[in-house]
Amino acid sequence: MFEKLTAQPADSLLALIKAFQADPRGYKVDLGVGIYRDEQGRTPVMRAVKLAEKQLLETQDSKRYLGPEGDLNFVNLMKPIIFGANHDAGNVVGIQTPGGSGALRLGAELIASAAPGAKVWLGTPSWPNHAPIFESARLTVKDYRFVDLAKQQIDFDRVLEALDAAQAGDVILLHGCCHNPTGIDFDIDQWKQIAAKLVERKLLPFIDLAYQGLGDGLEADAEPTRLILEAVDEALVAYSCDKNFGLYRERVGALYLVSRNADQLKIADGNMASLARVNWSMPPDHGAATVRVILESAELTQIWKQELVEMCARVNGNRAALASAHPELGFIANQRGLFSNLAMSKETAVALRQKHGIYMADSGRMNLAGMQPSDAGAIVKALSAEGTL
Ligand code: PLP
Ligand code: TYF
Repeated sequence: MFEKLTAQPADSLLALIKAFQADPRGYKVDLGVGIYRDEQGRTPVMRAVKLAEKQLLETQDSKRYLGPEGDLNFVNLMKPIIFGANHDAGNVVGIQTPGGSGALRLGAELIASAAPGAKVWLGTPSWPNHAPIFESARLTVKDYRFVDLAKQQIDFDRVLEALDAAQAGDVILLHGCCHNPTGIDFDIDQWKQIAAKLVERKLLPFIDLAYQGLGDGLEADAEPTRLILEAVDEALVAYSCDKNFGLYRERVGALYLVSRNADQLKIADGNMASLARVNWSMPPDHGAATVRVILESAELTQIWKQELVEMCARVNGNRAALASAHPELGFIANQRGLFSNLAMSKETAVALRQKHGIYMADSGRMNLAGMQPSDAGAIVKALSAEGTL
């Protein structure tokens, strides 16, 4: 049977991790895969996480199964952080998932069950896994190019056009904050226009929130999500704790469903659990339990929030350093989250790696957390040498 399979390309973002490690040069800069790095270039286990893990090790007395919904205390403790301290708890249900990726997949499966013909509208460029996740759940993806990389600007007319072309019941995928790969988020006025269109056209928002706290802080980064949820009757939110708790390989996420109809929400909740069961049965516990222990403790929560503020400030400091290193890079300071995406060919991205040791994705996306302010000069020099500046 295996002879019927065709070779599949490796994930090019993940391949960059190995390529960087294998590079013997003394000076190299890793702007590849989207992980946070500190001043030493490390991705350390956060202090709050270490403390919570210690506590977990000492106090956890069983590893019995929890069920397909995972750790519901984790799921519930995240709700005020995402939806606000005063959110209507009766409107939201959630389930723990293996990372934000698991939440996207589960949401896609739920949509495919409820509305098999629904299309998913995806503004591009987007995270390269978005379209394949939806398509492998048998949904049709309609993409529209909404960011002009040469101008580093959103083409908002394109967004409105897409929302007008979508049919009632279609799904609109939205990055809640810190857009991956461009770092270009809608402004609040644009979010309001999107919210109004979603209501007018009876469209279903599916918000992907994978970087809360790494743009302008926890509260500010949740504002667009809350604005959308206030306007619409129904929504899905795929959440990842893997970046803002630094738990990447532990795979910590949750899928939340929001609805004003409590009876339907209950049934949808049961559907999520049964879809989880046929996908992964139950999510892995350790990372979610760690987040729960942090959020159950005022002291650990304080430590975590402080660390996140420092991480966010470092990323924005790197943005400022690179932006001020060349007049044509000024836009980088106005963008948010880990990424900015320069307009360049794959050949240029390869040349930056091979000739200059500057590693970024083939698309020209760079992870701003991967540099030090002192790297800005070398990055500008390499970009200039390759004709990008
Ligand atoms: N959504 C976006 C936009 C991402 O960048 C990522 C990154 O990994 C994810 C979802 C998935 O997150 P996780 O690693 O928790 O699966
Ligand atoms: O975009 C990124 O770099 C992160 C990490 O298959 C990532 O979201 C990249 C590729 C992938 C899973 C995670």
